[in-house]
Amino acid sequence: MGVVNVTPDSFSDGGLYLDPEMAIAHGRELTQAGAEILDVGGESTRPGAEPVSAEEELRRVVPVIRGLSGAGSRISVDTSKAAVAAAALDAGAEIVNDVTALRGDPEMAPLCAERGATVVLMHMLGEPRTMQVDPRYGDVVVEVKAFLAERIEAAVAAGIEAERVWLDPGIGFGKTGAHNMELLRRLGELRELGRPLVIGTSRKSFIGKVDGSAADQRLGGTIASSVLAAAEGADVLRVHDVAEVRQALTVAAAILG
Ligand code: PMM
Repeated sequence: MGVVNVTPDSFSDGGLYLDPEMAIAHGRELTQAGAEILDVGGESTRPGAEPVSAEEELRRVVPVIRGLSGAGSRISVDTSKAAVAAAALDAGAEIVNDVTALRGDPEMAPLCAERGATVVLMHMLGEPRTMQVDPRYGDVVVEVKAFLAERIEAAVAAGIEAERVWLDPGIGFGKTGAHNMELLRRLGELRELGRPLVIGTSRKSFIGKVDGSAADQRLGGTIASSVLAAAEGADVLRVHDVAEVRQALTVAAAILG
C-alpha cells in the first residue's frame, strides 16, 4: 500500500503533493513501482495535528482519487469522516482506512456496510492531538488485540461483512517506541484474530528513537521493520517508498522460499 498524502502537514511528506496533479503523478509512480493499493489521505494524523473540515478534506482527496482510479492500483481513502468516505467511494475508492476504527463518525459504519467497502480498523490510544502524551498499557499486545476484537464485532453488528474487515495495530498512534516494537515482535498474536493485518511503520519516529535519524532518513528502518512484519504475517504494508520496500520483500521472500 503506497501512501499518497494530499496534506500540508504530514510528518514526512507534508506539502509535497498538495497540488492534485502532483499527487496524481506521485500515485502513478507508486503504481508503477508495484503498489497494489494507493492510500489517499487529506488529513494529517501526525502527533499534535489539528483536525481538518470535511469540505477541505473532500477538496483535497476527491480529484486525486478520480485521477488515480482505474490506473492500476486499488484505492483506499484515509479518512474518519463518512462524508469524505462516501465521496471517495463515488470517485473510485473501494477501501476505507479509518484510523478511528469507525468510532470517529456514527455514519461511517452504516456507510461502509451499505456500500460494501473494505474497511481498515486501526488501533489508536486517544486522538492525534494528544496521543503521544505519556501512553500507558498493561500489556500493549493484549490490549490492542482486545480493542481490535471489539471493533470487529462493532463492524459486523453494523452490517459490515467480517470478510471485508482488515486490522491495524496503529504503529505510532498512542504508543512509545517500546510499545511499537513489542507489537511488531508479537504480530503473531494479532493474526489470531483471523483477519488481514495492515502495518504502517514507514518513516515513523520509533525508527528515529532507535538511531536518531530524521523523518527523511528512515528508509533503512522502514525496510527492516516492513520485512520483519511481513515475516511475522503482515498482509499489507503501508509505505511511502514502494519500490524499495517491494524489492526488499521480493528478495526476502525468494530467500525464505
Ligand atoms: N499511519 C499514518 C496515517 N494513516 N493508516 C493506517 N491504517 N495505519 C497507519 O499506520 C497509518 C495510517 C501516519 O503516517 P503518514 O502521516 O505518513 O501518512
